[in-house]
Amino acid sequence: MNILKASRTYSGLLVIGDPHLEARVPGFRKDDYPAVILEKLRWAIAYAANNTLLPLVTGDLFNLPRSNPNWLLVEVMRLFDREIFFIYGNHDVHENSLSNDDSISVIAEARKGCLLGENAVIVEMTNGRQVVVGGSSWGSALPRKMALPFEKGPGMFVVWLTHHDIKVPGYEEKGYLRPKELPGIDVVINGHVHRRLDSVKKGDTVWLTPGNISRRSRSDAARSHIPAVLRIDGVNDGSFACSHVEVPHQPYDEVFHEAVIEASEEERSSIFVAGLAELESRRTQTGDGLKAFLEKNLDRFETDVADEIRKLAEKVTGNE
Ligand SMILES: [Mn+2]
Repeated sequence: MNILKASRTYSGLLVIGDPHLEARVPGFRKDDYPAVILEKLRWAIAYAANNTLLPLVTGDLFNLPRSNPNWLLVEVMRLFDREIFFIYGNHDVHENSLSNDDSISVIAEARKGCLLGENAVIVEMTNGRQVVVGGSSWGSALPRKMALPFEKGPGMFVVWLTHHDIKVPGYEEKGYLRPKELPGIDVVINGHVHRRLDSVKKGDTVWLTPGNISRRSRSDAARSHIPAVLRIDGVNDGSFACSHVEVPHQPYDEVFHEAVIEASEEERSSIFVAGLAELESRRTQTGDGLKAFLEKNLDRFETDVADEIRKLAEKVTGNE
């Protein structure tokens, strides 16, 4: 592991949760998502600069690992014109680990931002404290013991970024990694979970789930989720202050198409045609409208026919 030194002193850290940059409009969003999400990332990085905070990204910088147009990569390189550290998430990699064909490798190789994992960084704080930031990307093990190749000095505060299925209250269904004390690590900050959840303290390790800056799904979790970044300040003798800073965003109803109201069984034969008309009018770019439409209507076909239709839909929407 390379131990780097931050280029300047900072007064704290700014954690930017899973941006999921994408050139397409995802799911049932009806706004210009590609521009909106870039603007949120730009806002977050500018906020960090204005408040002398070191920006960190919790993974899933991109929504698709490889199919990103060059203009999107150029925009990211322009945004990453200052010191920024990140890990990669499951969406950033085509396989379970990073390869040269993944977009995030292009960013890291261009020295626009720095990938944590193989690197950790020592940050001198304006109050004289030292903060060490390391990270474990998607699929990489969390350190059980202090993984940095030096002794943790007195007053040194250690932050670890992760992108894992961590079982915290509110994420029991998919979480399997139970939070525990990680000796030497003061705070674990996990991306991957898109909603903000309460912190969990195990021994001397605090586990944080800040949630992401974008709202991608039309689920209830997205309806109540307030896009925000997490600010960590005032690190002192193992204690710290953390606060969520709202990222400017539009109201939920202006961002998402309204959900289709469920029809009764008698109305279902006519809804097929009505559904087609709606599908035609919305044309969600990632095919979520088509998927939702098919799921409502495929039960009228034999299983093998329905499976074939599903496969065909995945092929034409590029989600195979
Ligand atoms: Mn994510």
